[in-house]
Amino acid sequence: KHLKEKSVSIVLAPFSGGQGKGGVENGPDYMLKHGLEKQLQELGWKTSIKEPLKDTNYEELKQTATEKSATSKTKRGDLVGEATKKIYNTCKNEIGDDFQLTIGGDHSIAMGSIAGLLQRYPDAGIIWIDAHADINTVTTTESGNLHGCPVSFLMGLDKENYPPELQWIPNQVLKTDKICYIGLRDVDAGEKKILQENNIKAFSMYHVDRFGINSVVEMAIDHVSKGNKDCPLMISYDVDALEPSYVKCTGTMVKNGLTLREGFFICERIAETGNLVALDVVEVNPELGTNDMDILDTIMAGCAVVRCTMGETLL
Ligand code: EXY
Ligand code: MN
Ligand code: MN
Ligand code: MN
Repeated sequence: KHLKEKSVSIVLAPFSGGQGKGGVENGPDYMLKHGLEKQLQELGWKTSIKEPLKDTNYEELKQTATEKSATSKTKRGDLVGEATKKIYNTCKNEIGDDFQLTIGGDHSIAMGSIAGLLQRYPDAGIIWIDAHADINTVTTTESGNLHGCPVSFLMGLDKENYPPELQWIPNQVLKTDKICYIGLRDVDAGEKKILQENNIKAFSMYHVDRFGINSVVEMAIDHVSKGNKDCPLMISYDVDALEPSYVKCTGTMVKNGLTLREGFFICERIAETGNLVALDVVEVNPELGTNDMDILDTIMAGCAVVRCTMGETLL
């Protein structure tokens, strides 16, 4: 409905500065080596690759940044600010009418991909698939890791405390009623308060058990679409939403997650609306695997999420 042709811009976001572990910057490389681009072409997509972070070695910078910004409440705000701004500019200016597929990287990169998408589709609804709510503010965060904060930054919460490098985010670019979570099971006390006070729609694993995944996805689509049956939709997909036995190579595993089928069904059902315009796949960290099989499982799950979102059907 929204795309003029079946053409996708694959935005590579090999960035790990939103959290402490190394390796998540290799997610895009592994997924491409696994054949992601070809898989999309087989589904009929014309592909092109965009590399907003190409000219900077963030891994090198991360070493020195850790010491430099050790006293501020959030870690590596300078790096996260610089990287996400580049991703933002690419997503805002270089995607045109393509589907926007962003491959992370840790989840802080969604500050760039979502802010960029919302410049092209201001009314888009965001469906956030995650074990975590990623809505800590500079004030509430206990870890200081900015991959636990992208949603609050997109909403403009606690803006007076933003690190200066993140001031570029357009104020309140994401409205609190245009996002819905699925899969939550590790939400900090401060985050629960933010969700409640702002009336933000969230389906935890309890709700998945209570209503079943089909109803949950239906309610999520309804909530973010606000009665517009043509509402553009984006999925921001953190692979840690999935049950860890299928996805071991991710930085913040939480047990009792979505089954693979539930995780794929979410994508298939939202794709069926014909309204999808963008997807993030984040937190694939191949370096956390202790054997090749675990790494392959995680990469395969990430690639399958992309395919299910972009038109692969069982029959
Ligand atoms: N809530 C915790 C924190 O803020 O540090 C854990 C966040 C994990 C975030 C991962 C990306 O989803
Ligand atoms: Mn997560
Ligand atoms: Mn926690
Ligand atoms: Mn996340």
